[in-house]
Order: sequence, then C-alpha cells, then structure tokens
Amino acid sequence: ATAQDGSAPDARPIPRFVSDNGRHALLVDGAPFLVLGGQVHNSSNYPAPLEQVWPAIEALGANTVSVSIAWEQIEPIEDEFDFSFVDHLLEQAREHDKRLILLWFATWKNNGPNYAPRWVKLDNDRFPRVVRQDGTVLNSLSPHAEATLQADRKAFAALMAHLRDNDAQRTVILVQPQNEPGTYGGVRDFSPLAQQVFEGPVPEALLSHLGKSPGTWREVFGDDADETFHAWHIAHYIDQVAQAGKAEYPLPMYINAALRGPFNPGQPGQYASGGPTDNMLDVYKAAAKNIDLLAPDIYMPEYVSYTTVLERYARPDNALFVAETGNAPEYARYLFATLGHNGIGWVPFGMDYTPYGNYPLGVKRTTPETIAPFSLAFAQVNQGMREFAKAASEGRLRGVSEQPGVPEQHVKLNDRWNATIAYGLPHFWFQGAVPGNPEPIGGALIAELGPDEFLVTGVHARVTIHPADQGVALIYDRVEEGRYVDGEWEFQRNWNGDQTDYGLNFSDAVQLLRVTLATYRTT
Ligand code: N0T
Repeated sequence: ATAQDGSAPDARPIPRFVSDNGRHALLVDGAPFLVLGGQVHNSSNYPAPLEQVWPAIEALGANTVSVSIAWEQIEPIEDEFDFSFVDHLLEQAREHDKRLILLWFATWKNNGPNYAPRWVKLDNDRFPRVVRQDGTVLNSLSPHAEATLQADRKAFAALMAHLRDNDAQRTVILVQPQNEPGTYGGVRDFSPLAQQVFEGPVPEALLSHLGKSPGTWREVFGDDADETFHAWHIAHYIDQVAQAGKAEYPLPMYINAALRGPFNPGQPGQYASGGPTDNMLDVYKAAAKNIDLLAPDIYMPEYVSYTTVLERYARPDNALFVAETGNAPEYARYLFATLGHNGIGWVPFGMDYTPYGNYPLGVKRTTPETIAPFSLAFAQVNQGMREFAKAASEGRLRGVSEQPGVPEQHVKLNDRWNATIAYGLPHFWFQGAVPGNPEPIGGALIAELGPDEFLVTGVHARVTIHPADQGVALIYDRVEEGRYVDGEWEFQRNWNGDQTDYGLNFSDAVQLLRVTLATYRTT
C-alpha cells in the first residue's frame, strides 16, 4: 500500500503542532496525541543509567520519555560531533515502543551553562556571562553574545539534522531547546554591550505585539524594563536556535518555564529573570515565532496554585503542556485538571530508578509504589488516548482534580448536561455530607462525543450526570465499559443496577465508560 501522499508505505508524517482559533493539537502520526510522559533525571542521559530508566517508564505506562541531550556530550570538542548516545536512545525507545522528547541542555540549563562543553563554559572571554549592576559576574550566559548564539545554533542544527537523517520512525515528537532559561541572582545583563542595547529603542515587533508606542526600554516599560529586556533577548536568542534547528528538521518545539509564585512572585532574579514566567508570556510570543508553545514546570502541590498556573498557561495563543511536574503522589491527580484545560500533555519529573530524588520537589526515591498513582492516571487516559486528544483539540474535554476541603465539584458538559464529581463516597447508597477522600487523590475526565454521549473515566471519584433542563430526569440509555483498540471501541459489558444507581464510581480499577444519556419527563 502507498500512503495518501504517495510516499513510501512506512513513511510517517513529521510530528506537527497546529493552532487554530484558540484550539491546539500536537499531531503524531497524523492525528491529535496526548503526551502521557515521564521525564528522567538530568544526568540519566548515558547508556548505563538508561537501564534504570526503562523499567520505571514501563511501570508508569508512559507513551513518551523526556531525556536530556547535553551539548557537552554531542560536541565535546569544537566542531567534532558525537551522536552515539542519541542513536542508542532512539534505538532503545523504539524497542520499548516509546516516543521521545529531547531536552537540549546548552546555553541555559536552569540559568547556567553547566551542560555546555568545557570549551564553552570555561571560556568567559569568548562566551561571556551576565554581569550584575555591581560588576559581579553570574554563572548565566549573556544572551547578547553573538559567539555564544552562533555556537549553540550550530550544535543544535547538527542535532536536528542528525534526527532528520536517522528518525524516519518519528520516535522524537517534540524538542525543548534549552531548559528553564533565565537568570538567578540578577535581573539582566549590565555589561557594556548589554547596556548599550538597553539604552536603544524597543524593537518594533515587541511594540506592535503589545500595542505600545516607541521609546527606550525604560520609557516603554518603566519598572519592568530590566526584566522585559532580558526576557526579550533570551526569547529572541532561543528563537534563533530553534529556527536553525527547524531549518534542518521542523519538529515542534517548546520552552519550559521555572515558574514564579502565582500570588507572591517576588523580584526577578529571585525567580529566573528573563524566562517565560507568567508575566513575560506576551514578550515570548512576540520574540519567539519558531517556538510552538511555552510550558510550565509545576512544582507546587497546593491546589489553587497548581490550577492557577494551568489557567495562566492555557491561552488561545498558547497550548497547555505541563513539561515537568513533581512525582510525589499528590501530583498524580493533576493529570485530569491539565487535560481539562484541553492540555496536550503532562510529564512528571524524575521517573527513573537511578538513586536520586529531588525531594522536596518530588519524592526522595522513585519506586514502584511512588509510580503507582501516576500509572493509574495514565492507564485511565491511555485506553481512549486518541479520543481524548481529539476532544481536547476541539475544546470538548472536561477534567477536574480533587481540591482538599471541596468534596464536590460541578462541571458544565454542554448545553444539555452537567456533571457533579464527588469524592470519598462508597460505591453504593450513601446518606450525609460528602466526605472527600482522606488524601486528595481523586480526579475525573469527560469527553463529549455527541450531544448525549460522553467518554468518562476517573480515579477515586463518583461522576453523576444531570440534565440541564427542568422537568426531565436522567435515564441511562447505555453505560458501556470498554476501551479503544486501534481506534475501534471494544465493548466489554454494559453497566446497570448497582453499578449505575449511585452514579458512575471510579476507584483504582482501570475503567473507561462510553455513556449514552437520555431523559424522561417528570411532569
Ligand atoms: C527543574 C528540575 C530539574 C517551589 C528540578 C525546577 C529540571 C528543571 N527545576 O529537579 O532540575 O531540569 O527544569 C526548579 C524549581 C525551583 C524551586 C521551586 C520551589
């Protein structure tokens, strides 16, 4: 058989990100895809630790693994490239039937150039660092140095060219140029070169994006001038790196953010100044046209903070993708709220069995027990992943995560139906106040398949559906349990009686329901 475009039968389309009218989709193998991922620890990017990656990723049931590719590893000596680890990783990912996200640790890896080769990070004259106003030097490279930009671009372009020539399988679906860019300990570069640029005019592209009038950075942005200036130049720098990479091989690319607190952000420099924090998203959108989306790294387990971050990054001009999140058990439920914002993916961090833990951001040591709640959440979504992905891309997906002290949540499904998600109830008849789960572990996900048809799953939650109209009551037409296999619904049984009389109850069992609703008149 020949593919529709006349190419060879096994030629798969290049993964693509599409954004239209405020709706977003990551297309993998030609259709919307949800990244149900696991990110490995930073230094698991060698063949030996990779052995401790796969068992954890299998236990997690992830469809994608995010792995660092260090500049020091692919260009240890200037102009001498070594892609042996990349090749090894591609081969192993295919053997394990996983897709990959490659994380380019180069000019910025959490503010610093520690993953840059020694010929870069040890040569401050050729590759200068950020200088603070008091003249002290920070371990963060300046975004104003042309030599650094050209060296990073060249290496990244070589990596992307190598992928183009060695990944017809499209094992790699996303690329993250840099990691949590920005500068800690200072708001921007005050070197003479940077200062000269700072005293010049704000670029027209930024002015027009923000609807502002021309002037110097200080005139246009006042007290926010230093941070905005740094953000613009970092974003523009990364954009040029991405552009060089995409010229070789146009995979979708994103930048991840080290967040500032959503309510008490503090001062730039206390958080990574110049990164894609919530206050700089518009600046990044204006500066980085080759970047498909800006992704939060969420290490805030508290419900209101977490969901506020989701709201701030899920925008008509930005698809929500949680590039990293903590791997402590209380985070597992946030998969559901993330997808409920029509997210394209969610990736807990530190999902390997190497002897390291990033506690207090995550667990002290990743074990099968710590992975279990994440693997349950992934299993629920996996059975209908392509259907949920399609629904997300069309704005038809609702999802919630349990909030401590709020045992019931209400969700509008469409004009005809609403849902209540209740936590901590037995599966049978129950009278009294809804208790909530002893720990906040519940969540639910509901995709609208048609006006009266929904795909429903969840964990440790009861889903009850109500007609929006007065004078009618719900009657289930069908509540089919099953799963999708190669896009076809595989029916297992019809739920009725005790299984539906008290709502649709989800526990830690892997269950997906295709529900067809009807009403009868009560008056
Ligand atoms: C993340 C990870 C890794 C509430 C931390 C988070 C990863 C990087 N950084 O394990 O280093 O490569 O992207 C920074 C969180 C700052 C502290 C937040 C306190």
